Amino acid sequence: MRKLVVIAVAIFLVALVVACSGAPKQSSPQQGGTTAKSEAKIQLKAATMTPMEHMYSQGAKRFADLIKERTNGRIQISVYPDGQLGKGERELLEALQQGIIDIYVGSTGPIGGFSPSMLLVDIPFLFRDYQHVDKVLDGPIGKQLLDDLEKANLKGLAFWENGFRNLTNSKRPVKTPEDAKGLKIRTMENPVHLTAWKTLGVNPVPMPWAEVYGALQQRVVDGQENPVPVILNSKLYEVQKYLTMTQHVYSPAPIIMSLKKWQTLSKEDQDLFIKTAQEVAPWQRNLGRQNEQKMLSELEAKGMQIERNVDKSLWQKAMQPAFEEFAKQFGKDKIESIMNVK
Ligand code: EAX
Repeated sequence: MRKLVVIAVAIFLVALVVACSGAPKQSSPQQGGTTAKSEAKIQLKAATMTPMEHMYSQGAKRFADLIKERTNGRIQISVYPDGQLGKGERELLEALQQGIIDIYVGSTGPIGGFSPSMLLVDIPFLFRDYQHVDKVLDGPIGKQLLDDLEKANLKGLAFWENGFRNLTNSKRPVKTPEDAKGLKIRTMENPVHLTAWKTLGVNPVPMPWAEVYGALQQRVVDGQENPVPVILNSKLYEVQKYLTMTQHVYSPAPIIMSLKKWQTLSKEDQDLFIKTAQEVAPWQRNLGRQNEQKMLSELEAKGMQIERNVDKSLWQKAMQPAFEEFAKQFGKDKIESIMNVK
């Protein structure tokens, strides 16, 4: 009997020694155990107004893939194309300000209503060509335009591209501004565009993007203006017969984040977002630039009649009076600071 007691005491003492030796416990989160601090997953929503195959959504997808890869899946961005989260870009930007959506890729069209300095880039014939565009938007002027967005609770990450805008209509072939007189043309909700088209003698009808296809189909408006990739990917060839390569405005497409959401990211993640957005920019811009001729052939095959030989100086002259108004509004020096970038 005595022997049994001795053995029981010995076992108890050994167990006591082991328990106090700090041998690893099975920790559980609520006890804040010894496991490394778990890195919480971040889920973000990115929204565009164009189909998945369009360069806004393609750029957003590439950005999302790179961020997921570079954070080992910790940050996941879902892309919602085609206006799934809002009927137009103005509505998406409002949702971005409120933190309802996290990332926007779209034109600068309505941005002037949130950050007035952005109206500058929508001035007709401001940009000479793509090289000029890249020099301005990837330089100090572009950076200032993105920084200005913070006053509107928006965080501009980089300038991506919509492209040079062209006129389409369902009524008649258009080569000169004279041919366009009297047409009802849908424009973006942007005062610079409205002024420019009014000056030309066109009846501009501002409208959110989601309503445009239906308005063209029911002949509520005769035409609209957008870059070739939008015309093709949004199937405007189904409701527009004539395309005139006016290239009257270069339309940037910044990738923008909700400032609220941006401020929840670590400095390291913020730097990664900026670096990745800037890295995607040339790739995304080239989706339109390198495929425009191919897309034009596709539009012709779909039945569009394309006027390629447009005398742009006639269109620029016809919009000149608007230019004077913009110079008063923005300051001639501001406009010249962009036009003079070599
Ligand atoms: O999806 O509203 C417009 O015309 C803009 O170019 C928009 O980005 C097209």
